[in-house]
Amino acid sequence: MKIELISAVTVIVLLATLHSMAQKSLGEATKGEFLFGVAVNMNQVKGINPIETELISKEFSAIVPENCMKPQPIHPKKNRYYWKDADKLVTFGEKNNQAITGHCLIWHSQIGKWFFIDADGKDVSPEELKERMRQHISKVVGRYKGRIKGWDVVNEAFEDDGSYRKSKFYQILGKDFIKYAFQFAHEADPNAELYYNDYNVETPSKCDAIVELVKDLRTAGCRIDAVGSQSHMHMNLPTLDSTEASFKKLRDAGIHILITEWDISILPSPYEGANVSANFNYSKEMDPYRDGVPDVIQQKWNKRILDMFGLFLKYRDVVDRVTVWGLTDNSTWLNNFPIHGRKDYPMLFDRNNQRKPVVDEMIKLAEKFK
Ligand code: 9MR
Repeated sequence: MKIELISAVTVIVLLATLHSMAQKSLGEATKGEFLFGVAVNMNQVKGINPIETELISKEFSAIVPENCMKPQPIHPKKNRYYWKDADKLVTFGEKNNQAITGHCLIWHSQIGKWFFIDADGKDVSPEELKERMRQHISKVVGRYKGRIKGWDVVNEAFEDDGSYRKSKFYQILGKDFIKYAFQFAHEADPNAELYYNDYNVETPSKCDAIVELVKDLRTAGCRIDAVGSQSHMHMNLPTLDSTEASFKKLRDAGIHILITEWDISILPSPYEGANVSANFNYSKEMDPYRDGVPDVIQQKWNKRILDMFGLFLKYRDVVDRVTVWGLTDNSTWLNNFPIHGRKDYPMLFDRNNQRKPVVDEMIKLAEKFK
């Protein structure tokens, strides 16, 4: 009896392995259209969960670190850098032959307070902040010169109404901090692509501001290869139309697009977009799918994924990469944001590391464009 059970399990595992070997990966299916990437955490890079590590290696043609290259983790103190994790991640991507994005050089969030203050705790002068930015960028970009395809140079510099976010960078240096960041990154690795990255790019006022920024940067002689549209989405917003309108606007201005942090939360949203400073209290009504997602809701989510993916494919002449912000429903940041402790289902792989059926539909759709 025991032996029969073991053989049955062996056959099932074997069949599942053969099935997954026969499946095309997302990276293969989108080859020639755009790169298909994933944000990875250090457990995945280190192989702590080997199944996840294997999926990342096989399914995707690009990776981006979810956290380890951000200013705080990589440059925790003025004269201290922490390279271990980022080094491992870059080696991992190279081993898998994946395009690696550096994320991110200048961001108001996840950055040490030391960056902006002097020994007396006062704001540093504009010259000093510029010098600190130069050092940070040239050290980080320089270390991986020739190994990183492109950098998210500045992240989230605008509010949704298109005004500049009043970050410390902006308060001390004004809007020129963006230009300096692009200049320093280009000096450190002249062959690396350079991107501006933000959320809610579908909001017309924000999109307009980003287009103006790119024009200004180009007029100032800066290299900028693409705008990253994070694309943290909900079930209803952004609409397909507003997303397409933002793509059109960018394309008309001669700007390439990266979908940099794609996920579609299936849960009710207390707000729209991904303002990282927002947080809300837990309630059961806001966490309705603890025991699983009803079929009708799942179908709605599937349709939304396919509609958006179809749009990315339609704009494949200017969309150079689509990256999902996490691998499985287990590890997504959305389980804890903007409400802590919910159970979300925003990713392409489920809590058992299985590809969701919609991925096959995505692959079929991508193949139609070949
Ligand atoms: O997914 C990241 C999460 O693990 C971090 O705790 C969080 C800290 O702010 O950052 C998340 O990633 C963000 C990305 O770097 C920039 N755009 C918004 C993403 C989600 O907050």
